[in-house]
Amino acid sequence: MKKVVIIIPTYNEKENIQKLVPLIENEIFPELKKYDMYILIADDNSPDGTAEEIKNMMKKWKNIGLTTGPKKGLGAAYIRAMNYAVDEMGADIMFEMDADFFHDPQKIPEFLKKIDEGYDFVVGSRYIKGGGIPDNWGTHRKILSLIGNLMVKGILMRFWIHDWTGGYRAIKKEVFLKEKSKLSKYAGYTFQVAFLHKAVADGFRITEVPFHAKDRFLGRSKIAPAEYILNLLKYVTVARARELVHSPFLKYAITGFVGYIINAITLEVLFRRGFHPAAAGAIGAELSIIWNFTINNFWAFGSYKITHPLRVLLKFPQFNLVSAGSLVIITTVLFIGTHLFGEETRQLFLILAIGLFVIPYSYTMYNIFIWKRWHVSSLSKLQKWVG
Ligand SMILES: Nc1nc2c(ncn2[C@@H]2O[C@H](COP(=O)(O)OP(=O)(O)OP(=O)(O)O)[C@@H](O)[C@H]2O)c(=O)[nH]1
Ligand SMILES: [Mg+2]
Repeated sequence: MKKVVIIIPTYNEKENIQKLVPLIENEIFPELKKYDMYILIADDNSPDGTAEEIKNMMKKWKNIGLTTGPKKGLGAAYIRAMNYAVDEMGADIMFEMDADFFHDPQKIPEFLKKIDEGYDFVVGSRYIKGGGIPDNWGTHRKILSLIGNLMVKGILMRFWIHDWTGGYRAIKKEVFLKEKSKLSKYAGYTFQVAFLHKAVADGFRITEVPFHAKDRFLGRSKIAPAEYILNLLKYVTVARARELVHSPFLKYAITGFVGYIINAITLEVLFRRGFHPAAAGAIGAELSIIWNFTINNFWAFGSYKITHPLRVLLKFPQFNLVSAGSLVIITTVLFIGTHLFGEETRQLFLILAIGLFVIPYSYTMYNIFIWKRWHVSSLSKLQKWVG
């Protein structure tokens, strides 16, 4: 039987855990017969006596664990607790859950159903159908929460996960073991976004479960919003910049830029020899196609390189077909543009055609059809994102 450990970080949450732990033990766990259910409290030496309260409860319920340590932040508490859960308790699956009833414990079985379906990381989400933020939150808090999430989604360019900043999750131990060495520097709340982001980047199977968050009615909040937002912004911008530098996109863009110069020079030379701008642009585009295929194959998409001569023979016409799309775009834009605004605008319209239409179109096509870097699963994610 798989062992599940519900990790609850606490700092001065005595009043809350007095209610939360019995509720989970009496009302939730008895329903979950397929799993071996445990609770682990990660307390940071709370002065209010949270740990003593837990020690009392441990006499009544044998499936409760406690790890204590100095207060270094939420992320540090989670890392310590997850290590403890895996090493000392033999956890297969771990939950993250706040002590203050922000996370409705009735949802635990729904998370486990998703784990049963084969997901590695289940994210509790306030921003999907069936979920919600606390009804009594003022406009200020609502906006802060929305902006925080939008910022993460927008900068990381990952829109199919709707709640990045929450802390209600079910995670297989394999995900934690793979990511933990990269997480030790996130001692505070940023840990949550960093953990999810690294799991996404490593291709773990991720899904969401909706939940309606409830505002705390006991105890005090520990989060410092301004510091949190700033740390978050720092994390997402640095992470995204790293991703861009390491992704094929930059190399693709450089290759394409040189291709553009080849295209532009050909356009200019042939135009001055009496060619129609559309025809001159088309010939230039054809030359840059050959350049693009060769350089992208060995450089930008080097890890998906097509080397077998037969496959090159098969792929090159395919690449031409894809590029015919670019050719049609460039020709059409140049034709319409120069027709409306005069032949002297030809270079401007070449740039517009490439920047606005050719780049998104061709990068997508290369990734899906030519070098097959994006698979069906990421396609369905893309669809979710578009939808
Ligand atoms: N062990 C430990 N737990 C912490 C620490 N900081 C926060 N927590 C716990 O993490 C959970 C979330 O913290 P909250 O203060 O509720 O943060 P929040 O939910 O963003 O803020 P509120 O909406 O005001 O409740 C609670 O269970 C806290 O007790 C910490 O430094 N160490
Ligand atoms: Mg809270």
